[in-house]
Amino acid sequence: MEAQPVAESTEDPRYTFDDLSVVMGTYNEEEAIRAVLSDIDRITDGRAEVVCVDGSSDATPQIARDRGAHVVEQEPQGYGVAVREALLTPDRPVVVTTDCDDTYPMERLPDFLELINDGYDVVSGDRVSGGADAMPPLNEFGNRLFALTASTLMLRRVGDTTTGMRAYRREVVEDIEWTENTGLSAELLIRPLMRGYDVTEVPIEYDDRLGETKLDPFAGGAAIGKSVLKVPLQERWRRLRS
Ligand SMILES: Nc1nc2c(ncn2[C@@H]2O[C@H](COP(=O)(O)OP(=O)(O)OP(=O)(O)O)[C@@H](O)[C@H]2O)c(=O)[nH]1
Ligand SMILES: [Mg+2]
Repeated sequence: MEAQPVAESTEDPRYTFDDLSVVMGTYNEEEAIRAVLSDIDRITDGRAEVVCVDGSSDATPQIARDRGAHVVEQEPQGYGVAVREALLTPDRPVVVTTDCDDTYPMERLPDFLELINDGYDVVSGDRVSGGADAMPPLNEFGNRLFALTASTLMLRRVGDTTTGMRAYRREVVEDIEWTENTGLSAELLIRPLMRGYDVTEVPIEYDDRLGETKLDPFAGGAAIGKSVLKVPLQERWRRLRS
């Protein structure tokens, strides 16, 4: 008798690019957005959904729409306000964040998805252990200092707290209340780690930016520093109370 095909289990599915949303804040990124969206399209065969939360006054949102992205318009209010909205907009089960500046390696999307399929809740792209050759020295110093501070307060070593490229299971994004703006990237790593989610870091390449930076290195650095101190202490306090 011929073997019957085994029905695919509906539990523990292996996610594919059809289950993936790639999301980003976009703020006057007309120099970079074509390259970023083309890379996502090429790597995922046009199957990943793309969400741009946009505050631009240039052609960025038009280019994004023409290329099939879902564009949410929002007054520019900072990185974290845009990225939080971008994370919460899609309903696909896996969400990857990136910057819209062509710095992050979209060709690693398959590896990030594979690690989510292996059971991780959060997969974080670590630019610092990956070499960080394209990172300006001041940014590299700040990023190493943030990671060292967070590692000390969490009692768990992390390499890069401020990366813009991570994959999340949708439940993680929905189950936690996010409070930070410029420091959102650090918060998105620290809170899941301290709440016992399975988090892993993978070294990634980091490229030169296309277009102008949107972050003031000093004001932005101070805001991130504050989040890196505040968020782990809040999480410790939360644990003590529960
Ligand atoms: N919608 C929106 N997007 C923003 C805002 N601020 C920053 N972004 C976007 O968030 C992403 C991160 O900003 P970047 O300027 O790349 O900040 P950064 O990565 O710390 O700085 P670089 O190292 O220069 O790339 C980019 O895609 C920006 O366009 C904002 O106020 N509104
Ligand atoms: Mg950037």
